[in-house]
Amino acid sequence: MSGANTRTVVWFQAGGCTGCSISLMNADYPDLANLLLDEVVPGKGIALKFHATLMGPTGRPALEALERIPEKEAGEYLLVVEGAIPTAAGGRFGMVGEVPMAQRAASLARRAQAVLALGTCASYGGIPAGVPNPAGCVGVGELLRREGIQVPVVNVPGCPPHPRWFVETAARVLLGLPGPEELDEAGRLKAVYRGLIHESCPRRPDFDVGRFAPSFGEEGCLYELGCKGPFTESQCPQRGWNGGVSWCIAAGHPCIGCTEPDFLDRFSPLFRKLSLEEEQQAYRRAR
Ligand code: FSX
Ligand code: SF4
Repeated sequence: MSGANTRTVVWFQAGGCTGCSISLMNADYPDLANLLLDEVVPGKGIALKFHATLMGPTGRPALEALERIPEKEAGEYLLVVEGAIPTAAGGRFGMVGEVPMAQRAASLARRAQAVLALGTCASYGGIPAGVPNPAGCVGVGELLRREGIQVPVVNVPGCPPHPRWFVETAARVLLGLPGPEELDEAGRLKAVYRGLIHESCPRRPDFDVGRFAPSFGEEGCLYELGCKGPFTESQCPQRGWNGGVSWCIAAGHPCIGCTEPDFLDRFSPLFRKLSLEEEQQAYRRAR
């Protein structure tokens, strides 16, 4: 796509494992080529102008091109942030081109039309923000709050996020910024995330009659093995992963709660049963 119907996307990678990008590369419908070259919604597409992992250019010329975008396209581009933002010690724990990630993320966000915080790290801090968090990692929304930047942020959590969660959120933003009533209290699009895993889980009939798997590989509900599905909003059961082939619980692994604020600490240790009361205490402690 070219011309007036494309929205510039700047994809900034901070403190993460790049799994968010890898997940997007696994997108099936639309696949990555369709996403980048075709319309995402009728008449509108995206022009990915910076993505350190996917693009060819490197080094100073690439960074200079990045730095020009806020000048040339102020208020008109979408900023996708992947990974948590290190803020301790002046942001020195995470640098891109000798500039702290925090500084780069803030200056890119300040002139963006909107920010998509892709992945749990960018949304809420995620694994890099786990206790004791020596690098002072935060999600991009928290960074913008600290910097007094009022650009809208939409969270697209998951560690990693499902490729369609990104595509659907990006499509919604291309159609116009979602109103506050479209977001849940964790800043996610309700249309994409609403519903506890536990409500749609194929092992739910086992839970309801108290048939719990005694060990991995056994049939039955995985709650006693630490499943966090009762506390986790995500549409994994409806969508499946890897082209709908499978997903964590279908493969016999308890849900680890990766789409939720304060993941991983809130759900740690992962393979221990968490009662509702304990979960609520952990949630309050993390606030
Ligand atoms: Fe975080 Fe992205 Fe988890 Fe990784 O970079 S959401 S660690 S899967 O991929 O930021
Ligand atoms: Fe709920 Fe997890 Fe059991 Fe599924 S496996 S019914 S999500 S506790």
